Amino acid sequence: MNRNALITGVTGQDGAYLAKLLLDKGYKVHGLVARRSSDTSWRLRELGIAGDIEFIEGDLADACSIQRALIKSKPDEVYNLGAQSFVGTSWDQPVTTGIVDGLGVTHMLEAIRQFSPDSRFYQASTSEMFGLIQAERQDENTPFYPRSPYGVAKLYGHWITVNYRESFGLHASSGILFNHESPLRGIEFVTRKVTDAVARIKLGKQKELRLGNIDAKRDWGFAGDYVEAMWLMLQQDKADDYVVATGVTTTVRDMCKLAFEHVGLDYEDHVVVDPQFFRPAEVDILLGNPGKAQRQLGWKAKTSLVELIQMMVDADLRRVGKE
Ligand code: NAP
Ligand code: F7E
Repeated sequence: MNRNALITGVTGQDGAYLAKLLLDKGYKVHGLVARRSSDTSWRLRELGIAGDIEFIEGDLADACSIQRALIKSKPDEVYNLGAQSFVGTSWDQPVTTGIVDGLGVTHMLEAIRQFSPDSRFYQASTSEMFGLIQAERQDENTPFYPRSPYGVAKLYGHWITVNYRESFGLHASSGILFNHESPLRGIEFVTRKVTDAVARIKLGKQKELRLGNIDAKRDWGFAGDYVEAMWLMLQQDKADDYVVATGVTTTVRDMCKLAFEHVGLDYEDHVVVDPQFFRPAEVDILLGNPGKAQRQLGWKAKTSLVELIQMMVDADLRRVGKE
């Protein structure tokens, strides 16, 4: 049976890994791409799948384009990964973030309700919704307290997904994913900023690394593991919400230490704390409880933080070495 999938955000980190996973399973993959002035398909090229995806132009802010994409792709499964995903930028572009990350989800759900009600839907929700944490380990029942315009917009996206499931019976699931990283992570996020700098410092192209709050703690996993959880959610008879996390939390400081140690350097010789990278409101700590995903989906994170950071540093050493 040939299955059809539509992925928004297909050029992003998760979109690229998910597209690869679905192609390997024999799906026909349609990818929604927003018009940009330069090519954004480097991740798809790195995975060798750019030529295997059926691209459809569209923007989450533009409901008409979303309807057209749904009608054209006739998807069995829809993965809504498109977003303005950088928390820092969400204070500079709060309205765009609200439209794309919040209302964009309603554009998707409305298009499904009207044109493709049997499509199964995945919403890319986030641990940022927990923000100022209300429980030591956050799970599906932990109250939310977002701390950024990004977190607030994503919370709307989460609840509208739950609402369309309850109102119209759509098979709509929300994955509350904790931070996940990879060699395909955008350079602005802290793990990749660190691993790229480690490679540059090791190869003599950079001297110091300026960071913000290095005492913040995150539950970091590998994106390649996390896209499997997305797919598993849409294979269930009943749609539901799931926390996806490793259950381990680490400071930015200790993550840096791991990255520098991998190339025989001491982070304290290179890292400079620079207040320009502090955020107006910080999420100090996140620690997920992935028990439900483990029990109901049979999903468990396979990659440790040490393995992940080493994989990222090695990839950046190769990239910087070729420059
Ligand atoms: P990413 O690398 O930043 O990718 C975001 C994707 O969204 C890109 O393909 C981007 O296209 C696209 N996009 C941006 N604005 C759009 C618009 N107006 N219309 C259509 N597409 C648009 O993010 P990611 O790390 O893969 O994350 C995937 C999703 O999971 C996001 O929704 C993110 O908020 C959420 N999430 C991520 C994490 C994490 O730790 N990675 C954790 C929880 C939730 P361009 O390439 O053209 O800019
Ligand atoms: O920051 C601290 C920063 O930007 C992590 C997105 O995928 O995960 C991501 O959001 C922590 C924060 O990710 C720098 O203050 C210190 O405490 O890598 P990040 P994030 O904000 O957690 C969630 C789950 C998502 O949903 C988002 O889409 O690191 N930090 N110094 C720094 N962060 C950055 N970016 N740069 C620094 O120099």
